[in-house]
Amino acid sequence: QGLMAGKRGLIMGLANNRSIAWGIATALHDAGAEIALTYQGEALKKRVEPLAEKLDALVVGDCDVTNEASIDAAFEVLEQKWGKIDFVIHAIAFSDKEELTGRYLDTSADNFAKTMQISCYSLASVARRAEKLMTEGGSIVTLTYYGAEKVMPNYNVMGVAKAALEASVKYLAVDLGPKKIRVNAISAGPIKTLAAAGIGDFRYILKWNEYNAPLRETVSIDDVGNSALYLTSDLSRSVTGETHHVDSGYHVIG
Ligand code: 0WD
Repeated sequence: QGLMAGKRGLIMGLANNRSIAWGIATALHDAGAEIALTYQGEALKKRVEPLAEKLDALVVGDCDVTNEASIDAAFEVLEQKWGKIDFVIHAIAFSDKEELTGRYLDTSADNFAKTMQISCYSLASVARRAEKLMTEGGSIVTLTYYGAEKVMPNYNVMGVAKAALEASVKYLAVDLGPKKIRVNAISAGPIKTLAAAGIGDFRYILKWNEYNAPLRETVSIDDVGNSALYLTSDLSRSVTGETHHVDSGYHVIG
């Protein structure tokens, strides 16, 4: 019996087997959790279904966080199938690739709003639905990056959205604390995923971290998964409103 035996929850943001969401899903599953997954868009369905099968996970369906009705639909499925949930992993972010290079100064109003909606507002949107199903308390975990704290080359509008996301984690922790629902963020070191491929000069950032982080290595999706296991399990029952760095220590020197 693992740390997560008897716990059930939703993982959002799985695109493929390199996604941080996949590292988290496997770690939680291996610890005994029952996993539900959403994917974004029909194109990802064929990627996500075989992965779900490996974990015996419930495929909730297509959920685009820019569409409130689709978030409602996903939580309705969870309510029908499970009634109650214990955790939600929010591993979702988006910005127009063209604005993840060059100057932040040139960010367009449209992409600023879209980046904030998908990468930041969606956490509150999802938490509001999760609250209703977390009848015995719960844990909500989102993913952020050091570019929220310090300027990282090309991270631009996404850094601003992650700063807002980290502030949101604190406000949500206060709102949901009385219901014993905890809200935390993992600030992951750079990992080569689909989303990361959109960031200008990402390989340089990876190398820079590897050479300079105290542990002299980059992090893996399994490293992030193991930290998510701590944050979703009862081991962290007194931890909320926190941004936990899983970055080989880079944030102490960066
Ligand atoms: O270095 C990295 N990879 C880091 C990622 C370092 C620190 C933090 N993060 C964060 C990301 O910003 C994101 O919040 O981790 C989270 C997960 O990202 P990932 O695992 O790096 O990337 P990926 O495998 O691409 O998953 C992100 C997914 C999307 O994938 P694509 O590549 O198709 O955009 O977020 C989902 C989508 O599946 N997503 C959405 N889901 C629902 N509604 C939406 C949307 N509108 N937009 C994107």
